[in-house]
Amino acid sequence: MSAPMVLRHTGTRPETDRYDRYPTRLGTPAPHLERADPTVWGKIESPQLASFDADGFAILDELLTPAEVAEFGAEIIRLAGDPELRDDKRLIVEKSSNRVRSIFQVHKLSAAVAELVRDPRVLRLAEQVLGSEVYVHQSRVNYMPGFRGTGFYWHSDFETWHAEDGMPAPRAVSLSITLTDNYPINGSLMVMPGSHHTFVPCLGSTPAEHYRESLQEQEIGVPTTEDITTLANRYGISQFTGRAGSALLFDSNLMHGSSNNITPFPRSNIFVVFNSVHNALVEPFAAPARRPGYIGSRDFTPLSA
Ligand code: 6CS
Ligand code: FE
Repeated sequence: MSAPMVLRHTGTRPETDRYDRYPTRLGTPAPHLERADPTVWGKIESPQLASFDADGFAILDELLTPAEVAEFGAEIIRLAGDPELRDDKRLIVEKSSNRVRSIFQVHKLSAAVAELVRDPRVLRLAEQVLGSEVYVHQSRVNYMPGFRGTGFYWHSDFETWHAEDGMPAPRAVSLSITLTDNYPINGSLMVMPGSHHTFVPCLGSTPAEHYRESLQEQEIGVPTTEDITTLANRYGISQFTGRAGSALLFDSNLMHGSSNNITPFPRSNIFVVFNSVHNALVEPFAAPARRPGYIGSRDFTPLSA
């Protein structure tokens, strides 16, 4: 049986005494919630974003030129091999190998990425959707190596950011810029178009400091197989494929995930999360403590071009 759809079952959380419009990490199953917030908070002017409101994502072909793809490709190889980063907490390795899986806070580690996050091509898109100035909530490079690259199980990013980082509302967008060609065969991202309208409360409480493990393989804050079935039947599943330099802009509550990559073709991307300055983090809604700033930034200074 799949969970029925109801309008609201929000309320005050006993742990924090706070009213919570998106309750998650619960002890007992709860129905799916209809999103109470808008998706587009500003005015869409870019034709590329025409279906963002309905789908919860937009594909941006050729966001980067081939020369830029080469430049950023070299930059992320440099970062992955940087001996100074080997013992840095911002570097996450694969669970079953010692290969680099992600590096966080890349916009602080790389001058080129710092420039990229405030590039008007990028910034204006985030600002149109979020209807305000924005800042970087999280940035990372995902490497997804060939052969033994492991995917990300189905999840909503907002579920984690709300529970663990104290992000009040789904007023954030992620930009995933691909630096390699994305084929259906090399673990490309799958999304459920329109699923950003439904919030799926997840089961289980958040253990202290579980986040490092979660960045290798997420086990807390993932929907049940029933939830995923209900959403997939309702919204369907699309896959984001495209040439290096293309990008996907997506709503923070879009249901998404990726398979393992056993092909020889790696799939690396630069991932930047923009949050509205009017949606600054508060205390976590369902976790014992805040995550470190390199995962969920508390520097809310707006970006300017
Ligand atoms: O932890 C985060 O912020 C992001 N990473 C994972 C594996 N899931 C939630 C979110 O996308
Ligand atoms: Fe995600």
